[in-house]
Amino acid sequence: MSAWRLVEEGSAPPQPRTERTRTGGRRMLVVAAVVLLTLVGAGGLAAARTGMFAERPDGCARPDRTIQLYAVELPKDGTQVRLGYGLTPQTASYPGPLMEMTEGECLAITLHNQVPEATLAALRTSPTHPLGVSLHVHGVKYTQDSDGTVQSGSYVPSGGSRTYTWYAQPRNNRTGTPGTAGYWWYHDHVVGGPHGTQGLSSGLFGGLVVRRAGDPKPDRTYTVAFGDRQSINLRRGEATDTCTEVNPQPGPTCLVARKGERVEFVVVGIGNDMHTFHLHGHSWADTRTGVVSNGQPFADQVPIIDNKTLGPGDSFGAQVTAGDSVGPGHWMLHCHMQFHSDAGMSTMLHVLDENGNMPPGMDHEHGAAGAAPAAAAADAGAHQHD
Ligand SMILES: [Cu+2]
Repeated sequence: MSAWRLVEEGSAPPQPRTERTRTGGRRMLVVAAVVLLTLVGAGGLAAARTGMFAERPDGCARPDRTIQLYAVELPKDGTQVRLGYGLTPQTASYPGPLMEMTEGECLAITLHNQVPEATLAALRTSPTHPLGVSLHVHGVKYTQDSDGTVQSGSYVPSGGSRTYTWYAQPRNNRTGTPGTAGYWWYHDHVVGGPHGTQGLSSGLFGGLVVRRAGDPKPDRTYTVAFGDRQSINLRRGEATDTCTEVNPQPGPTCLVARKGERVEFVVVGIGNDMHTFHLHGHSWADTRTGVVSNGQPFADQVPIIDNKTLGPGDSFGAQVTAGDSVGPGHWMLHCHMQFHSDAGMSTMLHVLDENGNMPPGMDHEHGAAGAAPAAAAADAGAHQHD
């Protein structure tokens, strides 16, 4: 048993009655454990380990919703191992699927680790480090059982499953609890070492939005992770933008919208470097929702920005109306640390017209479809939009 015990200076010694109750509670636990073992055998304890009876944060009586999430190995990027989370094994990607919650909601996510053990073994930095994948989240509430760390034992060996419980605690003006609404992210915390550094750099991360009733609903949301080696979503240069001119498919490497659509970005900093997130032709309110609330006067206290600093682990949201006043076009989105953008940390928000077409004459300038990859990225950097 742990020797941890915080004794406040000058506090009264424990009351005998409390001790008796505590001992009674322990005895009950022992009895319950014996009964459990007798009735269902060791399988019951295995179920407990996988989170079937996972503890839940205060205020989260039972899950309102359940999600199945898969961690899989994806095709290598050169020699670099790639892993991804997906709502199905076939749709796994990096970043992983966007998670959306509403304040007050309790979400149970069952993570199935389908990453081969040999892959995890090759990524680990110490032969004694356990092999597994986990789910660790920022911003919302969870207990130790859902922390997704080695030290709490809340990770998933290859072939296994485990349920993590997230609670989007609502604000409470009486107690001063600020609530959890905002832009967050989730990631592995176990692959490679105790901080999941190799899991993160392999692709195990994704965005989380927690909304309040009345928050503006976007037409599209893109997760944009700025990371090491001048990467956007772990890609550089032309690899950041695989949009095709005909029927572009929105995704991690194709940021596309129609004019007038409300586009939301979940911006996340991963890795070791500082970055700045800059979007051409568009600006947003530096508030919790990324907009100035409807009906709220445009106050000077609300900063309107088009560039924001991002440190490792930081996340924020930006909402813009695509092409508002500026029209369709290939609007650059890049890190404004110059040597980062010069090295390929730059992509495009392709804004089509209301009918979903790019007006003639706008296509050749930026090599949007990645036809002239490295050159396009370097060339695009020279274009002046402002
Ligand atoms: Cu940067």
